[in-house]
Amino acid sequence: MEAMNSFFQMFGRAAVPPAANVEIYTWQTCPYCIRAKLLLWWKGVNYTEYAIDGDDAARDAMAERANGGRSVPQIFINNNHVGGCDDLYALDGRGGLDPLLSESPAG
Ligand SMILES: N[C@@H](CCC(=O)N[C@@H](CS)C(=O)NCC(=O)O)C(=O)O
Repeated sequence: MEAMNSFFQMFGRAAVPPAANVEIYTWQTCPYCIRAKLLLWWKGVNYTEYAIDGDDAARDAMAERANGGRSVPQIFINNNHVGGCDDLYALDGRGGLDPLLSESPAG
């Protein structure tokens, strides 16, 4: 188990499962969405996915939540807008993702 944790740590996966509520709006065949979900999966996140392919009303609702962002994916952690795939990886790259994922949702 200790060796496994060291391995996980080396590749950026926390030993403790993330507590945060993570939501992601996607199109099923969008490469950025797949890449973002891959990172969330690796982090052990049990995310909620809204597949909004072809649903313009859902896309409008997403954009309203996402400060106008209309591309997919759009990612939210504990109801806070993180951004798209590149934003998620950049956040992780500067060490900011794991702390957010470790926070329980408010309330
Ligand atoms: N930089 C963005 C790129 C996302 C992106 O280009 N998504 C495409 C689908 S794979 C998209 O939404 N295209 C339609 C549009 O931008 O209106 C990210 O990292 O999330």
